[in-house]
Amino acid sequence: MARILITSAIPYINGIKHLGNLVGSQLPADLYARYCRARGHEVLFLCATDEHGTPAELAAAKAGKPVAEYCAEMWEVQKGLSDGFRLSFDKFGRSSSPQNHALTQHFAGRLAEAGLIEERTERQVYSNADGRFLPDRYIEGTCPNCGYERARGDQCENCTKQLDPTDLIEPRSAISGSTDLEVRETKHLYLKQRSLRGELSAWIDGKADWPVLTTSIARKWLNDGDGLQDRGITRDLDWGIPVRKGTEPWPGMEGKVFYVWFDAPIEYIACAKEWSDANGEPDAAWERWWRTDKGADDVRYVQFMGKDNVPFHTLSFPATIIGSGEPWKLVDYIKSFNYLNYDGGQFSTSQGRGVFMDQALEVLPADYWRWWLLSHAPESSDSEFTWENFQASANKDLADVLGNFVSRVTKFCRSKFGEAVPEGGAYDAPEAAVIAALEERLESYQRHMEAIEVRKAATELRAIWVIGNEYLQEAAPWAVFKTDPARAAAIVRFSLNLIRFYAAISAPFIPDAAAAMLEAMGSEAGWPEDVNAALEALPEGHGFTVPENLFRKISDEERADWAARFAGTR
Ligand code: B3M
Ligand code: ZN
Repeated sequence: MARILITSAIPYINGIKHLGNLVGSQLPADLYARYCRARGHEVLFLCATDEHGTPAELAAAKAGKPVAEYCAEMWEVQKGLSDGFRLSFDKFGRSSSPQNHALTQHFAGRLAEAGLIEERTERQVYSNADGRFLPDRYIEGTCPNCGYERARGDQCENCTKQLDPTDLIEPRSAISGSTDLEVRETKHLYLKQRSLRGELSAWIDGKADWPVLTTSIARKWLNDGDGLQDRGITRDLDWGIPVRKGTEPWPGMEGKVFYVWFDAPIEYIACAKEWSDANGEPDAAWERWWRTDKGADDVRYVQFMGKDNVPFHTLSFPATIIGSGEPWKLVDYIKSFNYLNYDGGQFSTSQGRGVFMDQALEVLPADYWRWWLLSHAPESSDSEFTWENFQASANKDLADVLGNFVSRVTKFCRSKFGEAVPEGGAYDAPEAAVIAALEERLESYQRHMEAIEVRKAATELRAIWVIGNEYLQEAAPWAVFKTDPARAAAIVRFSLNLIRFYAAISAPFIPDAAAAMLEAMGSEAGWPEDVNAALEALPEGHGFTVPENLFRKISDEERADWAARFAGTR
């Protein structure tokens, strides 16, 4: 039994996330957390809302609300949706929490003491039309690296390069669109990441087992000439964590706040404290996950994120941790994802194109989405959501294969033997063959889950469901019953046990259906460490019920309706 700390990239507070966001971090993180718990590991699974910076300010302004109020409301909304998708966070925190304020200021103080923070007079874009500085997303323009025309002041979405607003070519205000901009001087703090280059590089060199997607992005920005630049970690904004040196004021920095990308990853730590504080536990409870001098040295820490977030997690956040000189836990494994596209284009929050988390749950229960998204996770390349594919996958994998198996077995048993596991007969060669096949497949399923190879794990799980279907088809208890009812009883008993077995191993992907299957079997199910034993767990005479139809089919008409509804007019 191990201790596993899992974090998902924390979603910006500004609005409801689309399915591309979901599959890029929170959902696979949940899959892994559920799997690790099922295997008996001690898991702490954390996520939060990312509430600072220009995205929050801009969205609140658009909604006509004070930022704090807007954030509190949107946290509720996002929390509700993550519950709806059954994301099993131990804590869904907020980067605006007092815990994160204190911890962020603490890190800044430590970095300053270590000589890693420099005060610089910086040239910043000031908008005459808007009467304010334009940090980060308040400004848009052409990326100097790749030529993408809608790059933001903090990062180019297209090539992932981290930018400063003054880097942009033909910049314009994101508030007013004005190009009446000038560069003015203002004082800011810079984190001297450059001087940590050697340490960061050596650290990444030790991560040969990381996905190529992760290390290639890290290496790219580490080695690319100007790759690892010192980063400005403060901003001229109202909303955010006030700049302080630990608990002391920071002379010259009055009225400024930390840059959102400085405090957001620190929320991974602060969230653990939010969790233990909420449970009325002492600091030792969270520190044993985060401080290597307080027990976290045997924790395995795994992060999940989309590829655009990788530079911040492989360079900036480790620079904060290493630079602090304190024994904080560094990440052990970063699982990153490519993008999910939507029906021939991109998901677009601004154009309302694609399916958003709230809409998805209005249309179908979470398991349908979880299954499709995870079994099509954009791991080795970008992947694409199409309604045809979604319909086919739900109807085949969920309804025809798994759902149908459960329904045939339980209904047949009820009609011939009643609602209890039938007695008589014995498992024979066909059952032994299924057990052997399951043992092999289960081992490979486990290997993929441990390696966080999400698609491969889904493929294996589907193959395991198919084994049951094919077995039932061949064993044909409905035919056998006429001549040898005892043998038919053994087949049905085995099949009912298979339902319980499926529930246990499918729960990380489709937790609601798994729970319904277990409830119908009147059983709890631990992980089937021993397949043989697991398939004898439901004894003769054990009562069960026929579950409601687990999965319904999606009709062509619904498919067409939804395709039209989500084409882009949210
Ligand atoms: N909020 C970006 C995003 O939602 C950002 C992640 C922060 S992780 C510390 O993709
Ligand atoms: Zn670019």
